[in-house]
Amino acid sequence: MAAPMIDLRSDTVTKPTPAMREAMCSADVGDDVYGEDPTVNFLQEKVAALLGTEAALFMPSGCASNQVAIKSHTTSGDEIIVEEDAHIFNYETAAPAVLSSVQVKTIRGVRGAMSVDQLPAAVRPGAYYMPKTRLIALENTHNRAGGTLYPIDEIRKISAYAHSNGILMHLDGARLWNASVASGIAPKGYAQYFDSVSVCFSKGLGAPVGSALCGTKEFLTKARKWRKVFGGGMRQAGILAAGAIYALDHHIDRLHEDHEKARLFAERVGASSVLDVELDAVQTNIVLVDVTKTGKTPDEVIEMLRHKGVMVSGGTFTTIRAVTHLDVSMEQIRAAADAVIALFP
Ligand code: TLP
Repeated sequence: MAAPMIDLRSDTVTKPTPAMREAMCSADVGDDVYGEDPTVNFLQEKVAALLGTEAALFMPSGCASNQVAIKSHTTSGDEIIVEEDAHIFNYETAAPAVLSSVQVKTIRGVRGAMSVDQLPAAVRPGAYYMPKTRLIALENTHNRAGGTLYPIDEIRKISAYAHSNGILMHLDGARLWNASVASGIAPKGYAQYFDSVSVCFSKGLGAPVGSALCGTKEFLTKARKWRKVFGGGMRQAGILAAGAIYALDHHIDRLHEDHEKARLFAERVGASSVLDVELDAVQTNIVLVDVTKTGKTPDEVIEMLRHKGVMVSGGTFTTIRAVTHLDVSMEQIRAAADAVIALFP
């Protein structure tokens, strides 16, 4: 029998463990549109406590969470600022334009991080004929930059600058748990600088579905309305929330293992004479591998690897992306790296 595929396309591919399924199976549920699902309510309180925010709202996905945040913070014709490789700008199907009628201005950062010095030239002066800069959204860890950490000092400075100019701050923290484990900074240490934070349970934490949007009660009252408008009002969602609770209790501390796997993969693959890995940029569970010197496109390399039993995804225009997670073992990571090296010595 052929060996099973080693799936490094994303940490979103993880499946709930038997113990997580057990917790989901026995969850107490109610109708969450009435606010009556006890498991959802418990999860929301738990996440708010972890992030140090007044409240939290369970969301069906990371995209829903980011987009409900944008909708709740802005009015049509506003402008939002994101780094040019941001998930919100690249992978959310132009949703800020579609759902919120806002314009997105991008700033080119370094490893996914814009700096406060770039803001004075980007923030609009406030003339009536210009869009109003209403929101700055940062991403931590930064997906398209390869799972990089956002320096906390820079976040603090950007937040101070934004708030002193009447601009709100949102954090796409789909992988904030990874950032926290890698940096040693608690999630609330990051969250304190933002007006809203989105976190995901369905990436490195291994839950099947779900995210949470965190902020003040006033903000989340608005967000609850927009969640319903966007079709995200869920009923007996406690079954899903139970998976998220299990993930928070059991799958945060182990994230360092995924980071070690990513480092091992990066070091082994980086030994190839035609593949380039920026080892300094491998800070959590994502590895970007530049394939330019192979003379092949990322898509061609992805296809070649698939034939060797290794699944990876596209990173940027010149890179492939491997993401480590709880469903791949260290042995599989070694085997995957060996397969890559065998193709591209
Ligand atoms: N990212 C996915 C793809 O969409 C690229 C992945 O495989 O990494 N913010 C960030 C930073 C993300 O990486 C993602 C998912 C999301 C938001 C959206 O989350 P979902 O898929 O739950 O809507």
